[in-house]
Amino acid sequence: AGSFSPKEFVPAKEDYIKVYEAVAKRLEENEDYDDGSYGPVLVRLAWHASGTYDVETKTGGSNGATMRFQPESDHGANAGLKAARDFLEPVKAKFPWITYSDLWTLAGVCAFQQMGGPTIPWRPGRADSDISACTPDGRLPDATKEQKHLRAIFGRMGFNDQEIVALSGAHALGRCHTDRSGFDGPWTHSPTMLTNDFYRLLVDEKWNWRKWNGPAQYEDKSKTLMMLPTDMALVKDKEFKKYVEKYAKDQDAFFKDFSDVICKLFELGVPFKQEERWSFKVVEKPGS
Ligand code: CCH
Repeated sequence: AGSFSPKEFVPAKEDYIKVYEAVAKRLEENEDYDDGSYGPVLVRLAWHASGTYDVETKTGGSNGATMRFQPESDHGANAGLKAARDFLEPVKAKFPWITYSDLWTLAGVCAFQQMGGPTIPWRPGRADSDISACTPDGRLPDATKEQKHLRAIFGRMGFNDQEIVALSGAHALGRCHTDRSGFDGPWTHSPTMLTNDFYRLLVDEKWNWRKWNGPAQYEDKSKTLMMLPTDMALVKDKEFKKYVEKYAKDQDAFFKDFSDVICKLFELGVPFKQEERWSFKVVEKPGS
């Protein structure tokens, strides 16, 4: 007698739509977190899961979801991301067939879209790895550095100058936390809405070093907003600045390039079987 393998559930697009909707619902139900949304920290989880990719060795990237394990969960850059992983646990419990690596990236897409961003095409196909696939520390960018470091880190993932600048627009969202990175404050006045304000503020505001005991960071005149040294490198460097100015003037151009580059980021190193990408509809808040 042969052995029987249990019939495996093969999810279809409508199943992934249910996952997207469950994440959107949890975002709506938990608006007492931070600046009013788990969206930014979900984005950061998807980005840190993906941004470990190395084109040369084809290691890292969103495939694997190795941040579930130590040592990767304890890498300094990942401080605070437990909040995002824990936020998604009830969704994983409800849809146990989805891999963590698909869930984290789909939740990133959902967060961007629910915070007013462009549609980001997404497809399933990531598999979870075991602890042996954890990436070494040091693959994610160090905020105390400048353009040379940005080109080295993002070049290792396979991104060019334009893509580096487009990716950085995600800093329109969320904030720095002293108990996570040591830095402090939000980049924009609307940290739960994706806009091109990160670029507009970089170009229009006067930025000075903040005088404080924390790590070196910039502040605006009102002392309510911040920039990291890596953010300021985008206007100090002539090649980067071209794109900052373009996106500051043209939110549509930013949204188009942002959608493309986030799609690419979330797919780095994933051995997809499915060619087709899906677009998910924004879940409107009841009454809006
Ligand atoms: Fe970032 N980011 N990021 N970042 N980031 C931080 C927070 C967010 C760098 C450093 C930091 C991207 C690129 C870079 C988000 C998305 C992206 C923090 C504060 C630091 C430090 C963490 C804390 O204290 O909680 C550096 C350096 C780079 C180099 O380019 C890219 C690319 C993306 C996404 C595409 C988001 C969102 C946050 C806010 C998280 C939150 O919890 O509010």
